[in-house]
Amino acid sequence: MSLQDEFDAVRNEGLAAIAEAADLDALEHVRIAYMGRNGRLKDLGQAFKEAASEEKRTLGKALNETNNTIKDAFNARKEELSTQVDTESIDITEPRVPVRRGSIHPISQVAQEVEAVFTSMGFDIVDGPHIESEEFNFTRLNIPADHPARDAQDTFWLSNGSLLRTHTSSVQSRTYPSLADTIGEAPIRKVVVGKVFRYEEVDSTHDNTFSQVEGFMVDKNITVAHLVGTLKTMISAVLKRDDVEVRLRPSFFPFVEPGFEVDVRAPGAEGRFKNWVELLGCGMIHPEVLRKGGIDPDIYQGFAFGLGLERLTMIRHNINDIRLFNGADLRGLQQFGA
Ligand code: FA5
Repeated sequence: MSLQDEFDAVRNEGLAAIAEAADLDALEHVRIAYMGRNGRLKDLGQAFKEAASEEKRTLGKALNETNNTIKDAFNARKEELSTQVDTESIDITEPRVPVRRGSIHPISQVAQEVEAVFTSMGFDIVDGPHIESEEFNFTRLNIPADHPARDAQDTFWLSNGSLLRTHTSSVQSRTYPSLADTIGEAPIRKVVVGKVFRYEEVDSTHDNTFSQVEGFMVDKNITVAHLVGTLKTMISAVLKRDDVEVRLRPSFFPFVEPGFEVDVRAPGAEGRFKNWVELLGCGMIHPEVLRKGGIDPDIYQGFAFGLGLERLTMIRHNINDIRLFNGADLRGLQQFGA
């Protein structure tokens, strides 16, 4: 290949490499390869020096042209890429894509508050499984297989004979045996917050999946007065009012004796809560339940209650349809962002 051909080849390859450089970094690599200290133009200069003196006149001109062509192309491409960066730079006045913030579900918010109040009263937070045995959900709570109370809490059965727990009272029956050995350290105060499930028609106040708060206390000389005091403290704290009134109506739950239904109202409140609203079931733990759990009912007594967390949250926020909590329309829930 003659030296002139080499000049042409280097010029063409250099121009192609410059044109292909997609950004300033790539262009810098091309510059080093062609115009750098050990670049290809330098090699051409070296070859020119070694050329015969009669050829140098024409070759010198050609070498200059090659050098200048590559330098000009390089400068032009550099200019082009620099302005491209400018036009692609960030426009800080452009409105940003709105960030969609999540929020804690209103039931979880109230659950956290309920747990905080009970913790402040010395209760431990305990938990139990959603998939439960008949034994813990019914039998140990004094509800044997043929007892009509089972009909009031129809549930979802699994093919292996387990069921979805119908109430958090199942955690009572799970917890007593483990307490039996340490009952000498009474008082025992436990609270459970969790999901429960019932095979039930859904309407504005009933869901098939809802949450309960179960509290129970065992000690010597426990009375209904302790139960009422505990409930009033919790309800007043969660509803953030000091005019909460509590009304007990006799009721039947096989695992308490006596048993009560509790209604609450706040005379100064707006909305439904001004009048009595049914909130929970409770009572003194049935001696038979304590005995089944290994605790001597002649020495120890206790109270227990189970409250619907959705009902409490509905009163707190004046919500009139329970379906808001588990429904697919997020507009309702988004009002409670926290
Ligand atoms: C019980 O579940 C008892 N385990 C409560 C209890 C515990 C009594 C300890 C005595 C001692 P009941 O089925 O009434 O009871 O339910 C308790 C509360 O759960 C009700 O007062 C109500 O607030 C709520 N609740 C019941 N069914 C539903 C439902 N389908 N949807 C939403 N909340 C419900």
